[in-house]
Amino acid sequence: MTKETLGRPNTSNKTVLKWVDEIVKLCKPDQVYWCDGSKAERKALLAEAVEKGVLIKLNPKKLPGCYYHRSNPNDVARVEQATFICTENQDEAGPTNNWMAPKDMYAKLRGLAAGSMRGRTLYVVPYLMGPPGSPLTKVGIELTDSIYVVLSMGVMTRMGTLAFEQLGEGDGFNRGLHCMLDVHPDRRYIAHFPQDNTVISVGSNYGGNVLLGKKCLALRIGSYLGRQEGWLAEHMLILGVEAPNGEKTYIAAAFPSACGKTNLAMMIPPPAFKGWKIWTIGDDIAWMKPGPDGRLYAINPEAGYFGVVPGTNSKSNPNAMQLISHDTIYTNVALTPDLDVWWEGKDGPAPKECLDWRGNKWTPESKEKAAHPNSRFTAPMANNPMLAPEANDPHGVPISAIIFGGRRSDTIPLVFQSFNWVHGVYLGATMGSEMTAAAVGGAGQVRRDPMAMLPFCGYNMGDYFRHWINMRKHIKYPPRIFHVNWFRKNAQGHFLWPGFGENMRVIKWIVDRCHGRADADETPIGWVPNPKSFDLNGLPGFTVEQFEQLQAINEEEWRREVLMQDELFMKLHSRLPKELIFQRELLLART
Ligand code: OXD
Ligand code: MN
Repeated sequence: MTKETLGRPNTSNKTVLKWVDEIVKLCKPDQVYWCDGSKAERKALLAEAVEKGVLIKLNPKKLPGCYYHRSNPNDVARVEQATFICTENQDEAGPTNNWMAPKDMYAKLRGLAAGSMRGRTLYVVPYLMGPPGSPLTKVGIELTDSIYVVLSMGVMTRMGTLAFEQLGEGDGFNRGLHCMLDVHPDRRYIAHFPQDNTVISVGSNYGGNVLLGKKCLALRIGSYLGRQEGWLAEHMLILGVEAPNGEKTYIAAAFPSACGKTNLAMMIPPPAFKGWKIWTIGDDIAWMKPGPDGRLYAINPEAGYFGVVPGTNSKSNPNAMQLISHDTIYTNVALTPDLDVWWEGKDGPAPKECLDWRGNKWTPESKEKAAHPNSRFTAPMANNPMLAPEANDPHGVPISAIIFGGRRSDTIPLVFQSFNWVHGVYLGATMGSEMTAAAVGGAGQVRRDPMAMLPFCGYNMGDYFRHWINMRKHIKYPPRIFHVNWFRKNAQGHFLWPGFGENMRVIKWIVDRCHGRADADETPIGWVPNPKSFDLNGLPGFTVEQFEQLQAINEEEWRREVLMQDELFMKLHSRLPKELIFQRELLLART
């Protein structure tokens, strides 16, 4: 940051200037810095973050352009219990969200924010969610006192003056305020005011709580706007499948946090699939809108990946290993004496000694993990070797298939296809998954996570299901809907499916179904592949019996499943679309 740019707005938008002025008066920062998003600015901010001890520059020979960050140990994941949807009445937020009246939440947060930036800099971070010029793209402005947030927003979004250019003199932007305060869990709130297109996050510096373009705008506020404006904001990756003859098919897939969305979006097909390619459009969020040709078009509103590090290696995600070998911010992994990084599940042996994510000495004998299970990389999508050129296309890509999936040790087969759109919505609405480290608490328990949106839906989940059902009327050629589960285990607790690159076999069946090329058998739960239509070639040692075990539908387990689904349906009963109740009845009738 240079003296000349300090305090100098790079917009003349009166609404923006007035709002920034109000926040400056409230938070009382020593100085205000307006980000322009230039390379020179990034260089200067990185140097400043290193000087202040916020980042450590990693070994430039091993990890050029990479930096290391440690968060406060009390602040390592999203806090769903501190995340609020502040609509005028509680019913609009629904029973799956925490709620507080906007007036009360504003008063509480203004109290906490007042004077909180004394001695600090307030950064004005203008950004775009979506490619410039796309009808789906939204403008956000985040005011933050965290240089780590500024640097991360510079990776995760199209950040800088271009956002002010897209906004012009209008007032259609998301107002985001982030105050770190003393990073104490008692003073941690992530509050959304959908009716005001506003987010206020205080008391945290963890990405999912504070990079306000991501979960807050792109999903919670986005889903609210999507219902009003006739589109869908979803917790989905987007990938392009290229067949050897050049045919491209686009798929969107919803999985709960830390269930392998990034790995699937960057997958390399196995050797038996010569000539097939997977291209990444997005790894976490999809905005989808019907196009003039009657198909559903999707964009990835983000410009970078905020991925889970542990378990990333040259088998699970070789493209990610290349992606994060340069220009990456690592948060809460382990730091080796030669300024390299390490994590559980990385290729090669563990270092003899290093500092763990808390900064304590760690050796392979230590009981604690060296990297936090939710440690993250922040890397620009431009560095993904398989980034689809369409990722920057303002029109988006036409989606042929939507996949829902969870982490389930039992009951759920590797893959099945819904009978139609409403049945597909039912599959998404009843999704269950074993919880992971991406959110605080409960890891391992199965919880219902409809469309992987439980923590991200900005309004009543029953209305959200209704919106999904209604969307069918606006999509002449709807995507086919599938359900997958890579995580089914046998009685001995071993995974039944090899996963990773071999998931290409499932993707190929899905692509072939979309193009009317693959056979399927009808079962009570949906259409399933048979060993003739599912490609098992070049998977040595994997037998047809194993495939059948993987696809087995166990009546007992399904009865239990339907009962478990009821819990969520009962919670949402006042706004649950009747179509979903009928789907449940039909399922019972078929089993
Ligand atoms: C994420 C999450 O960081 O879902 O993407 O928690
Ligand atoms: Mn996510």
